[in-house]
Amino acid sequence: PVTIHRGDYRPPEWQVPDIALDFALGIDETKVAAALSVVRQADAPAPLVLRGDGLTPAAVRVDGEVWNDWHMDGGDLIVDLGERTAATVEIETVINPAANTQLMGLYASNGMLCTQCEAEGFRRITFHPDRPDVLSRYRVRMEGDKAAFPILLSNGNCIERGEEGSDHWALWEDPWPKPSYLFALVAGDLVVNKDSFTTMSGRKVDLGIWVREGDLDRTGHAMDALKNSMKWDEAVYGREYDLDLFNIVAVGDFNMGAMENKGLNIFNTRYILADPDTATDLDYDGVEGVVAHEYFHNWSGNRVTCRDWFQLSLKEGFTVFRDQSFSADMGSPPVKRIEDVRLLRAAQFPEDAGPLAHPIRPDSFQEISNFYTATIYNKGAEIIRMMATMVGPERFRKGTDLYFERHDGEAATCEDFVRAIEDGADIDLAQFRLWYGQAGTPRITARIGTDAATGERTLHLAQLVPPTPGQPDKAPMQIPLRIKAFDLDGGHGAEEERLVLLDRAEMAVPLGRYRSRPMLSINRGFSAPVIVDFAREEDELAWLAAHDDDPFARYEALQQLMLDTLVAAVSGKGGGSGAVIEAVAQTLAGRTGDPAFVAEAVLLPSEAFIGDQMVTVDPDAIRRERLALQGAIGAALEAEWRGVLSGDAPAATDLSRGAKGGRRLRGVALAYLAAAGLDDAAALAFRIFSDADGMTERQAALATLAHGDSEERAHALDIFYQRYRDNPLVLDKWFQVQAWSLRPDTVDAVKELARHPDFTLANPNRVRSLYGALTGNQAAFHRADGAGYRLIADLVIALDPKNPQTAAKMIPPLGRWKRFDEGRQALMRAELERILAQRGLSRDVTEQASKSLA
Ligand code: B3K
Ligand code: ZN
Repeated sequence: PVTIHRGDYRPPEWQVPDIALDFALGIDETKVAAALSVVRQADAPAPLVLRGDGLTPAAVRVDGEVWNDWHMDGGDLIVDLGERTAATVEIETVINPAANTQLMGLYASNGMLCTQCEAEGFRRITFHPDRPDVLSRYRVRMEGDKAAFPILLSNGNCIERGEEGSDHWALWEDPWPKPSYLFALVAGDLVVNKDSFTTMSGRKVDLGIWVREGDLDRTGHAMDALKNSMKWDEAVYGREYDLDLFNIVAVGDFNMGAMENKGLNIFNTRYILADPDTATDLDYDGVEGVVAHEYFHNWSGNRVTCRDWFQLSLKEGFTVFRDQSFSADMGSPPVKRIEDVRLLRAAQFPEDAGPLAHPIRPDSFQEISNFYTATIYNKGAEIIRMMATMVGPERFRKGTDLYFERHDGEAATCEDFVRAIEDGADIDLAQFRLWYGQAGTPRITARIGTDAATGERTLHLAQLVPPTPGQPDKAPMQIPLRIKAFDLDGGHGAEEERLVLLDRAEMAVPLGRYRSRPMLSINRGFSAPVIVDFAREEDELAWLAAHDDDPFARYEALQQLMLDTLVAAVSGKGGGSGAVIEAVAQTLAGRTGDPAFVAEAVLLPSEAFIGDQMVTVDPDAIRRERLALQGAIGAALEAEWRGVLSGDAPAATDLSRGAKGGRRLRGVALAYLAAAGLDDAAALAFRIFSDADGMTERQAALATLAHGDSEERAHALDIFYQRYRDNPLVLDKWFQVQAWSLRPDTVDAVKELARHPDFTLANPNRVRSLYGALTGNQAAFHRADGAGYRLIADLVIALDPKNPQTAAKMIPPLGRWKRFDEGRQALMRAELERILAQRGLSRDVTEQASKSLA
């Protein structure tokens, strides 16, 4: 495989200011006629390199003449244009959307045609430079059978349409120059939820959400989210929408969440369809967040795009930060922050600590699809957030205004963004830039020192950025830490929070004079994406969990207390669960304020996160001790949990913050009661399952039952299956709860479920709901005999020929072998080697598997 290096970037030798595409649509044969107007940028003659993947060129013409001065280089078409500085190049290609199982380029899903071009899918439709710094105005004509494709959509505005016998056609024009990865086309039998939005300058924009017949009444939440996003981006970033039309299409077969194509977003149905009977509150939040994310890309991604794919975090990190801020404003800011940090720790920290670690601006890659990672997206968002924290909201806005103004219509770099923030917000980010280039999660050690004579306290901080592949030595970074020291003796008075910029390997921060050791709250709000090692006694953590005025810090303190207890228990130094139980009880007592926050705070850390604290992960001991602590909390606070569950659940149609929080806490209460092994737990869960008037309660009860081994379990799974067997998104949940199960036989169950008639490798959501859930189930995936590893490797091998992108996503869990005992290490490595020994392996899987072995 060829490695591409960031340092090798050269500007394009040819630009393509205009492109006309003509599609003759068919499910198993679509003809594409492309006309590219090309303009030479290089001083000297240079061949026109048009990338292609699986295409054969037909009828190549230059300025209207049949042209023979071309040759193929691998899949690419090289056209020799001699001394020309400009030309019109016409090429025809024929593609088979029905055979496109990769779901990249133009493909068929449930009888409809749709596209996915980011990052390099456009070259599977027609020959093109297919790099993001080549921007064109698109004119797209498509023609097809009226009955098969009653709806014809592309980017921009529809300027003409007509009929010809059983066919009809439409002509779309997008006035905004865009890179090829933002091209989109949809043709199919769709119905629409129409609405409109009036922008801040008074323009009316027509909005449409297109879905299959029967799904229309599940699009209301997505439409609300879209309108709220449009309004929010005007209010918070001053960004207005720039076309008269904004369409969204939902597709059942999709490799990721959604795609921000200009004026025609294409979505995984999972992030559009929601109603109380089929979607949980978390699903609702997912719809809101992804609709917002794709909409926000219109500015952070489309109007200002990326120069090359090494700059991916320019649009993704910034856009994730924007969608996180939006969701926080729509709901509960502390709960949203907790969820985002939990995701970062679950997905990004392990990536940063393993063989696939890469900076948010990578230096090289083999297959760009492998770099749509938690690092690029979520760590990228944290880096934007740190800049916003350091300068405050008003100056940050000045910086982003300058960024949009300077680079509108351009393909920009991460460096352009940083410079715009420096200039607009008036801050020196010279050292901060290291965050773009250095991988690895910084580790900070904190210690409070005391001058016995004066009572003066000092916070001693030290940072270490760990080595990562290709980066053995790191320089100290600039790390903004929000801290606050509480004085319990009253001598010092209330302290103000302050922002410490840790920018050296070691630093001493004077705290002031305290009679007794102050309670220190550090990295409040998770102001920096770092690991803080700070030894604190149980009573300190308990005090902070109860009294810190930053809700995130309260959450952190309780989590730390739980982690300390669990890690001690796993390593056989258990001191008992009393302190945790008391702190949970305290937190629970305040549940009427913000039940969603309380629900988050009293959840035990995940098995994986407990493992991350250990030198060698012991999945079985972690499972055992975590269940034991959960059971102990369940039993000790039985009355409280029952209290949470007494009374009626909020109506499923009530999506207010209070109602959602109430349901979340009820789910947690049920899980604690079940973990306590109470006699009536299964019956209680079954009753909640049966009485539920919506999916949040129903799924929570089903998931709880799925861990156990009661009659009610089988019964509930059967009822659920019969009721929802025709709804793919809900059926995904049925597979998922079984793969999440804490039962010892889960690997065997997953193996069995893979043979279920409703299981298919053709649908990425279904693959993730079964196998993705398994890799997230630590003790199951890491079963000591290697059965979990074998199952995942078998999946990768079977899926790679069909859908390499989705197959490659399953490999990173196997790459974490260094963290496990020798037996598991050998088994994991053997599976990676078995994958690599396959012939004809994709570039995607080859890169991930070989890097994972290193
Ligand atoms: N930009 C797309 C991701 C495309 C991934 C291609 N492998 C979705 C998003 O981040 O909004
Ligand atoms: Zn994105």
